[in-house]
Amino acid sequence: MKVEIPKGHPRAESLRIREKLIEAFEAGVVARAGLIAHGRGEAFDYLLGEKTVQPAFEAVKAAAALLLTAEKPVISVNGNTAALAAEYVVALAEAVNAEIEVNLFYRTAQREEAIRNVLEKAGAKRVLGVGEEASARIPELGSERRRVDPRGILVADVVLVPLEDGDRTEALAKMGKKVIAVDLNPLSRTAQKAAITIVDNVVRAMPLLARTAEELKHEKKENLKQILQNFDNARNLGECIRLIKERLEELSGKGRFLELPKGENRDH
Ligand code: PTJ
Repeated sequence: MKVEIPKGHPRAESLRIREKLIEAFEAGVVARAGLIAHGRGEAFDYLLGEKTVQPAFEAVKAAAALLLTAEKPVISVNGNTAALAAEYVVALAEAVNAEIEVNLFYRTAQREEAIRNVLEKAGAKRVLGVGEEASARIPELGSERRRVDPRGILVADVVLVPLEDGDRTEALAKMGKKVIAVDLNPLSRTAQKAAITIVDNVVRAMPLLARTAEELKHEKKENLKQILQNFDNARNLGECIRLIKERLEELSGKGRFLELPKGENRDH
């Protein structure tokens, strides 16, 4: 059932994103748990003010520098990322010369193929990790995410994992890979374990990352390395948490949330 979202609706953008995910769920791209994960992300996005915050801009710059200086960068794609940012995955892969690999927590052959189709429709020339191609295993990982492509994640030195589960971030880091995560929750295990965490919505972070990589593409290697040296993930995460705290303090101080006009609903 397609829902009409009124043009002037105060939360139209958020509702459009939800509809996109529901449609992708019905098309077999997004996992059922992907809808729950999105709700969790929405809550943190709300706390961050639903915009890219300054620390996220810095993390994006560092992520672009790391991808551009990598030997074998890979972008790992799950259902939610394919539904929300397929075209930017492709643009980023082109800008940094990365492989694109499907890697799912809830792995089924149908979902792998559906996600590959979405990526190919968005312009991807090669999509790894589908079916028998995911013949290698990440040690120490119980979930289906352990299955990886020997041409992709297995041999990658840098892996971008938008919307990840903490276990795999840890396992990839233990294998000596540098993990870049996009996660709205700065407290998640993924956020804490990644080398670079972009605390932002994939809907905003992926286009920004693709654009930033395009801009930095011709930058000298030593300048890119300098960007990386100046970046501190723990400090960046701390700043994100502080921004949430300050925002809550500001809002509670003004008492704005206690004074919604009659009949106005905060969520819809
Ligand atoms: O497609 P699959 O089978 O690989 O399954 C994907 C999900 C997302 C279901 C799976 O990876 C999962 O269960 O993830 P988690 O452990 O629920 O973690 C999802 C994290 O992503 C949470 O910390 C959310 O806050 C965050 N998140 C959700 N939506 C977004 C987001 N971060 C950035 N942008 C979003 N749109």
